[in-house]
Amino acid sequence: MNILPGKSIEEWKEWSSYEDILLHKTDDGIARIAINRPNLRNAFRPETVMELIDAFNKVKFDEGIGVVLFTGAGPDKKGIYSFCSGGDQSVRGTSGYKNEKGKQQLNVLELQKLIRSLPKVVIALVPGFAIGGGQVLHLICDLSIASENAIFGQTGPKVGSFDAGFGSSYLARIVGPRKAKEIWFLCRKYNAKEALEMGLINSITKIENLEKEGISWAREILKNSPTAIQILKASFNAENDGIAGIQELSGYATQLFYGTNEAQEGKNAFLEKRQPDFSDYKWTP
Ligand code: 1HA
Repeated sequence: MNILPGKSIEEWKEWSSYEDILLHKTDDGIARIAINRPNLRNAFRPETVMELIDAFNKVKFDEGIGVVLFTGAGPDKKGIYSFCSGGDQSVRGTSGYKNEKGKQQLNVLELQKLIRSLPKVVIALVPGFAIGGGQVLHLICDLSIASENAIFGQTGPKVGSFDAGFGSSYLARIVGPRKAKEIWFLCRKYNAKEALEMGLINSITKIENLEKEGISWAREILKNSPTAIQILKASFNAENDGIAGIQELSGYATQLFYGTNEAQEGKNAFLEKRQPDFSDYKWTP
């Protein structure tokens, strides 16, 4: 399905059907998740975020998928493309964003955590606007490729909002505290070249090549060791995420340890109601 300019590759298969998003995958380990509200610059409402959480969870538990391309579908009625323009201001209430039943939620924070801890590589493909909470979603992704026309920026202090979590603290780690303060205090917009210069994105490409470029990066990553990349991803986040980050990193250590004879001996001894014998295992330096 063509959701970005340029000829789409043929291998995309619809994985699940949603109202606000699109979820596709290839046979060789790539998923594509796209917010599909182009006439609102892909602003998200609670339902959009719930669907994104569902889609990212599908990706999480599919052992065949290694890389996710996260993007925004387009074009809108004027031919404009967007990654995401943040929370849908038309459903913003006094304590969150209202779903169709009127319940208010800020569930995008849960989505941010899910993307960061996803044991797969998430690549943002930014075909246009990445603004407000949309810029934060893009920031959370592991890698980011933007088209030449992409625009980044914060609007929070203009529209009476702020993301003082990953949106500010993590941004400061990426672009440095001075630039992060400029982005939030002045609410300016930055083009793709400026975003590349400040380290906000990895690469710029023509919009017609954006999806092709994302697939090419994904296939390069998929040639490498999944475990090495999963543990590296956790390690990049560990310090920023505090004990939760260390927990995630150490989860991989436990997972690997379970595969050893030493760990199996402990479990077997318990089940066989005997003392474990760890004498074969050394205190290696
Ligand atoms: O800060 C948070 C959070 C913090 C903590 C916890 C949770 C959080 C969750 C969310 C957020 C936020 O995202 S706050 C920031 C919300 N976003 C914005 O303030 C961006 C609003 N949009 C814009 O500044 C501009 O639309 C744009 C720079 C992205 C594009 O400008 P452009 O090309 O001039 O288009 P524009 O005419 O403004 O928009 C096209 C259509 O899309 C308009 O509707 P129409 O007049 O055609 O009916 C416009 O109203 C709609 N639209 C765009 N963005 C949004 C939107 N409608 C609702 N919400 C939007 N975010």
